[in-house]
Amino acid sequence: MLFYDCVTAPNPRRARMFIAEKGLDIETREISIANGEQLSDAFTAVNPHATLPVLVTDEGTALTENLGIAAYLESRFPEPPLLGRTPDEKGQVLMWNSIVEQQGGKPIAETLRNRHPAFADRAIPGPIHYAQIPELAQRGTARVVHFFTLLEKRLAASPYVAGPEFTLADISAFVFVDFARVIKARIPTENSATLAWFETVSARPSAQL
Ligand SMILES: N[C@@H](CCC(=O)N[C@@H](CS)C(=O)NCC(=O)O)C(=O)O
Repeated sequence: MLFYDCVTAPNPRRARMFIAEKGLDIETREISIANGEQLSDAFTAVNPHATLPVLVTDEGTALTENLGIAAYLESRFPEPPLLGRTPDEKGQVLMWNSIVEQQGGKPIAETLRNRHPAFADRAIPGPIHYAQIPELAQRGTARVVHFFTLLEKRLAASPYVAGPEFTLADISAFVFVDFARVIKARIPTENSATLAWFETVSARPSAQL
């Protein structure tokens, strides 16, 4: 296998944490988004979507989405399970992962990419250059506030995002919450369940990567 990573970006970090939680040591190539290497001919030959992360499997398939990478690795290396054990758990993990992506990851990215000058003409990742829409940054900021409320409600009722065990949904939520610092959004000080969960996840070796 070959893993294409970018140390500064949140989505590759999610895959990196997943790999570490599985205890795997996969050959890794660093692609610098800051230097535009994701748009190079060499990289788009691997991933025409020009995004990170990518896992090239032993079968030679380039998996270009976190969910695809997680499903592949879970199937090949079932222990420890990060996508749930029972049918009900599996459903909950993917449900919560999707909620976290849509309600957390998306608005954080929308805010950053439609506001920061570094993303002028790069408002959406990929090979096509899209202009920024400042109103989307405004809306994104409001949606991130809602995300923190949603997460607090869930974590007040459940030790981890998808239930009693640490799963992919925690990896996604942890990485996005941590990355929210780039838009100056922090866990509100009164959100005690989220703060406690964040501290617990931060202590995992995979969170140091
Ligand atoms: N849906 C993809 C998201 C991949 C993605 O958006 N990656 C960002 C980095 S966080 C990227 O490649 N950005 C390239 C760019 O900004 O041009 C996944 O699940 O991994």
